[in-house]
Amino acid sequence: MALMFFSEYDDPREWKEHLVALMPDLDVRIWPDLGRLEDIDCALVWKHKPGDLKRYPNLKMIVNLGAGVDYILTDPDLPRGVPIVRLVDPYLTKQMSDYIVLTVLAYHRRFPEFARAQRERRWQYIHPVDPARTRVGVMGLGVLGGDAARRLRELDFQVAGWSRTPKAIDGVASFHGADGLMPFLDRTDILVCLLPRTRDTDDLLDARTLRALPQGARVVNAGRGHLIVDGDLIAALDDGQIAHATLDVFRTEPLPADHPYWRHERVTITPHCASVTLPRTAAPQIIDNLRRLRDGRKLLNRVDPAAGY
Ligand code: NDP
Ligand code: OXD
Repeated sequence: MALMFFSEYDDPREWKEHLVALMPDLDVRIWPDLGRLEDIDCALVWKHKPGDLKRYPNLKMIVNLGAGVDYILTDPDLPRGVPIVRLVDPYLTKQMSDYIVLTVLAYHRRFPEFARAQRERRWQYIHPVDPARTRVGVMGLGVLGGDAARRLRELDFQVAGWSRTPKAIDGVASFHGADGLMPFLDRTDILVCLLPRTRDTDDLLDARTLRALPQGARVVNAGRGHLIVDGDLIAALDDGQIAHATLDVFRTEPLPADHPYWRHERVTITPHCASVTLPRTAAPQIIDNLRRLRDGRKLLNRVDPAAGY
């Protein structure tokens, strides 16, 4: 089997090494040195060049080198009928939950307020509170949101989640669908956003939904930047409705130098690094899917292009 690799963000040699270690006869070709395009059975891509994937007449599977498939699905020239699978990398999941736990604990232990007090040389004592009194709400209870919710529950926070369909996670209250959104926001002191970008989630956090949170709520978004209406979040931060936002993802990346988020004292920015896919931990499932493809078995982690995730 021949696999073509394209990513401007990842080291192709490292990927090749891990893939070939598991399937020695796999013919890994690194874009643009692809030889005969007719040979390519599978494409492993992150932020590929739009239109490129229709150049391979015998392509049988597209592997999105990451969890979010919003970028790949925007390509109007995706070859019809070729299944798209995404990566569900155990290390990426753990790393994301670490980022969420770190941020939620920082909010819970009031680190943003202490940083501000330090800049002003103020001794500002804030008595720590019981985590069981802090209500965390996780938007998106899929692979990443589900794991983050479990990890937060282990820390004794009151955890709820919101998803499209109901979920049963021990100790985590489940809200779902349009009807569940407002009650979910109403009970959420710290909002964790781990939704995919789809036509239904674009602009979900706007003036109306941000106002549905209790006054002084904190937000962390590691899903996609398009989930938030930036102007509405800035207005909510300015009037105290939202006390702080930690943002890892943005509508435009890199975040433009003149964006108001950079200078906002209640915003913490990380440069889309909450979590990354590692070749070592992600290669086994790519090989598993290649074997499934070869044997005509059901593929794992298949994307539903109609749903957008
Ligand atoms: P999953 O597909 O496993 O989970 C998505 C979750 O979102 C599901 O629970 C789904 O509900 C829910 N959802 C989707 N649409 C809606 C909707 N309209 N209303 C309510 N809930 C909805 O994705 P992952 O957990 O693997 O990843 C989530 C996102 O995280 C990725 O799409 C990507 O954008 C982002 N990401 C960010 C990274 C970073 O470094 N910042 C790294 C990796 C991913 P249901 O379960 O009912 O279908
Ligand atoms: C992903 C990401 O979706 O890194 O994997 O954002």
